[in-house]
Amino acid sequence: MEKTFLMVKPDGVQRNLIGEIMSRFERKGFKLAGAKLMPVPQGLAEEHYGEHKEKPFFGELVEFITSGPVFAMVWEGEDVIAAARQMMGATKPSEAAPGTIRGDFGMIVGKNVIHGSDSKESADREISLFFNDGELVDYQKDSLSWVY
Ligand code: FUP
Repeated sequence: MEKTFLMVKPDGVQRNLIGEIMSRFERKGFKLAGAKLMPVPQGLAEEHYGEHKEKPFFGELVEFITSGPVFAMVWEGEDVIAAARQMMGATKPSEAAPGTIRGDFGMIVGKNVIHGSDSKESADREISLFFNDGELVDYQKDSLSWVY
């Protein structure tokens, strides 16, 4: 099953949006494989945003993501990478559709609440940057006879 890396950014943690965001992925039917609240060390931030190294906003990006804890998650499901990008909405909150996470909660582009992998390659790379194998849990969702 496909996996993606999602991260509630420091602004989302400060604004108490972790539960709201997790709830959207749970309700959609995706399966949580790992999650943790963590600070992002400078080196990890620079590696994670490596593709933006030459961009004028790189310094601010790294400064922001290291400014407070993030909530890192791995979610699993069919086409979860693309579906999560849809659910996140456009990078610029002003362009993100209502009903998407950034459309509903994002205020400015530099602080846009959530990160999500944009391809299979980035998902693999980002999952292994943020999680050890032992932190990802493989389990079955059974149909429970006692839930009615
Ligand atoms: P996304 O994949 O939607 O998070 O967007 P990008 O990978 O293009 O950008 C990564 C982060 O860089 C964004 F979340 C916000 C930041 N950014 C800026 O601060 N300014 C810009 O002009 C573009 C992106």
